[in-house]
Amino acid sequence: MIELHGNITPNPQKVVILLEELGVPYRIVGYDLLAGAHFTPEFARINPNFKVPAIVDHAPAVGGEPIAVFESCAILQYLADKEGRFLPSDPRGRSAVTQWLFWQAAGLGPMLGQAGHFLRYAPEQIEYAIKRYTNEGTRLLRVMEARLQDNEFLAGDYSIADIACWPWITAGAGDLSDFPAIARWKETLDERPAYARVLHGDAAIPPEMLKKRMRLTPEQWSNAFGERLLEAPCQQ
Ligand SMILES: N[C@@H](CCC(=O)N[C@@H](CS)C(=O)NCC(=O)O)C(=O)O
Repeated sequence: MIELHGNITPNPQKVVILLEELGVPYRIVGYDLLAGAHFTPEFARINPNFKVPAIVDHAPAVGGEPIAVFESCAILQYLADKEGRFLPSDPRGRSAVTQWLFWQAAGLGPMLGQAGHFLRYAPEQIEYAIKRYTNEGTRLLRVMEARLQDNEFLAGDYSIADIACWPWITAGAGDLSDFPAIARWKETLDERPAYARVLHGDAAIPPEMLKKRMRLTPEQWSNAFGERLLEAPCQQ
């Protein structure tokens, strides 16, 4: 049994999709992130970075104590290795997948995430920040578009690199009319049964979280971006 901490935001969705693809038993432990429900000593032992997702594998392949893993792409890699699927073992194929996986973790996710932050959550509209992150997000989408013009998937066969990108394309990229190859790729993935839970089920992002402007209470802002978030690691 895998315990997945986190549910309805893009990074946990990657793990939901892979677990659905693998068909391994799992259960979701959800948190109200804006209420700071994940700032607990128990969660710190699973993820010292206090973010979702994190998993606990209660039946590791190597036996022994449960293994806790944090960082969404590290979780994808751990589970793909454990089950021997969606991540090739030959060095050429494996490197192709990990290049696009790290590209997502270090580029696409953070840049679209920051663009979303300055557009949706920042109390003032700071033109320079919005431009900086939307430009970089657009550049990364152009990289992905060029790749998918000549390739059905990002790195050879369908892999954890495609799974890692899907939630950010779906929730963070906006209108795809300038990116027809990405739109075609997304349609192909949407049709896979493993995506039903994140598209229409209890792991779908609620529409209110995708509003153009989000207004948070001072307490929610502190939990998400302010003092409470900064203090969490000091309480370990
Ligand atoms: N690099 C991390 C990012 C995780 C992340 O930022 N998660 C967000 C939700 S998608 C979160 O936990 N936000 C709540 C918080 O920052 O307290 C990963 O890929 O796992």
